[in-house]
Amino acid sequence: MEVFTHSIHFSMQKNEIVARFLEAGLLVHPAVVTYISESSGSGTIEGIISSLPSAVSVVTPKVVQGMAVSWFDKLAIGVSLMPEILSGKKGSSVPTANPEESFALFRDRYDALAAMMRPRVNPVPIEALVRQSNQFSGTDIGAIGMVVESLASAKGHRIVEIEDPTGTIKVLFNKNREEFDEVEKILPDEVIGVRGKLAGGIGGGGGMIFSEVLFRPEIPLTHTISPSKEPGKTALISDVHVGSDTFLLAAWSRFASWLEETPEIKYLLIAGDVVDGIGVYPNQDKELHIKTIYEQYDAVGEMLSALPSHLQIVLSPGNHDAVRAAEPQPVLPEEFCTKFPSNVTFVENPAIVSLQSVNVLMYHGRSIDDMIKFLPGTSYDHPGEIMEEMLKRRHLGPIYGQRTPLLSTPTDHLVIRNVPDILLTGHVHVSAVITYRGVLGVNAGTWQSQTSFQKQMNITPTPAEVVVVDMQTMEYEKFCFLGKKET
Ligand code: D5M
Ligand code: FE
Ligand code: ZN
Repeated sequence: MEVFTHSIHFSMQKNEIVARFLEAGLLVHPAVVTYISESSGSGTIEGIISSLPSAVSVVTPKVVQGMAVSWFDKLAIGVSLMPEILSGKKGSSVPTANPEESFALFRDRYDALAAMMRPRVNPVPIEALVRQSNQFSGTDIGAIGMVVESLASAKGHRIVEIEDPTGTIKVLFNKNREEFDEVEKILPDEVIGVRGKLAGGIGGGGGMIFSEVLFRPEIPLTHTISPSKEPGKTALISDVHVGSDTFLLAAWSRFASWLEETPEIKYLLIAGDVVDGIGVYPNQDKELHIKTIYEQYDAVGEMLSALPSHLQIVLSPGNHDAVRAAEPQPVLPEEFCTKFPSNVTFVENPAIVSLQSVNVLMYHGRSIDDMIKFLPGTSYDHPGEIMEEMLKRRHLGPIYGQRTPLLSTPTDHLVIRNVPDILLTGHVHVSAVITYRGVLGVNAGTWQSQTSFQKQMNITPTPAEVVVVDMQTMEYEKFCFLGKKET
C-alpha cells in the first residue's frame, strides 16, 4: 500500500490566489485559499468570482459551498456536503430539573425499548401477573421489564428479576434450554422480554415466570443497508490522545499526508479522547508531553488545520476530553477550540450524523469497560463483540452505577432509537470491524502506543489504524500508518 509517499503539486501559489481575489475587490478566507491551491488553481478562482452573489465581500468556505455553481461539476471537484447532525447537537443534553424526576431516564428507556419488542412479546403488565397469579397460572404469558438483578440459582439456572412501570417479578431461565448463553449475558438495567408459563404462588407469593423464550429489542431482520447515492469515503478514528508522551506523531503525519493524496475521503470522524487531558488518572502529568489542556487542544487545532480543507471533520468528546464525564457528554466548549479550522463540526457524545444520507452513530464507548466485565467470554481484544451486544439491546451502555457515569436526563440519549448505517466507537484502543444485520460496526483504535497502565491491565492496543468506509458501497478498508520502528 502506497501510503507513505507524498507528492505536492500546487497549481498556484497561495499569495497569487489572495492577490487575484483582492484585484476583484474580495477578501478570501485561508481555507478557501488552501482549497483552491490544492485543486485546479486559476480555473477554480474565476469560477468562484463569477458565481459570487453581489453582496459578498469576504469569500468564506460557507459562501463557496452554498453557491449553486456549476463550475464544481465542470471541474469535477468533489464537494463534501456538510454533515447533518441528526442528534447530539450542541446543547441537546440538559439534565433533569429536579431530583424527583431522576427516574425519567429509566422510564424513557423502558418505554422506548419495550415498544420495539411489544408486537413480538405481547406483554401483560407485571402488576396483573402478580395480582391475578391464580388466573394466569399455567398459561402462556409475556412480560417486558428492566433487569433489576440476575442471579444463578443453586442448581445453576438463572433467576432474573424484572421491573415494568407496574411492578416486579422473577423469571426463571432453565440452564438446559438452548438459548442459555444469551441468558447468561443478561445485563443489569437492560430491557428484556420473556414468554413462558406463569407459576402462581412461587417466588414470594405473586408467582414466577418459567421463561421459554428471551427477547431483546434487536435490529429487525428486515433491516437493509442504505448506501449513499453519491461517491465519497469516510475515515473513522478515535482516541488520538494528543499531549500524551505516547502519542504517535510520526504515524499521524503519515496519515495526514495520505489524506492529501486521497481526495475521495470527504469526511473524518473522531469519536472522542482527542487529547490525553490533564488529571484524568493519578500521576498523569508524568506521562504528558504537553502539560496544559489549552495547549493540548491548540496542538489538535493545528493538526486538523494541516489536513486537507475539503475534509469535513466531525468531533465528539470522550472521557479524556475537557467536558463532564457523565454521558451524554456535551460538545467541546469553544474556549478550547480557538485554533480549530472551520471545517470541524462539534457534536455531543453520543451523536448521530448523516453524511450524504449515511447515518453514523458516534459513541466514545466508555460502557465497553462495564460490558466486558459483565458479559462472559468477552475481552478487550474483541470490542466488535461488544458493539454487537449494544446493537441487540438497542442501547449503548445499559449498566447504571459502574464505571460509566450516566447523567439524569428526561430522555435516555443512549437508546439506539433508529438503526444506524454505521456504529462508530473507540475507547478500548483496539480496532475492530463487524457487521451485524446490515449495520457496520467500527471500533476505531488509537494514536497512542501502549501506556504503562494498559501494560498493567494486559491491554494490547492497535495504534494508527484507520478504517475507511466507501459510502456508496458500504465496503470498508483498513489502513495502518505505523512505521516499522514503532511496531
Ligand atoms: O481508555 C483506554 C483503555 O484503558 C480502555 O481499554 C479502558 C482502559 N482503562 C482506562 N482506565 C481504566 C481503569 N481505571 N480501569 C480499567 N481499565 C481502564 P482511555 O479512556 O483512553 O483511558
Ligand atoms: Fe482513549
Ligand atoms: Zn476513553
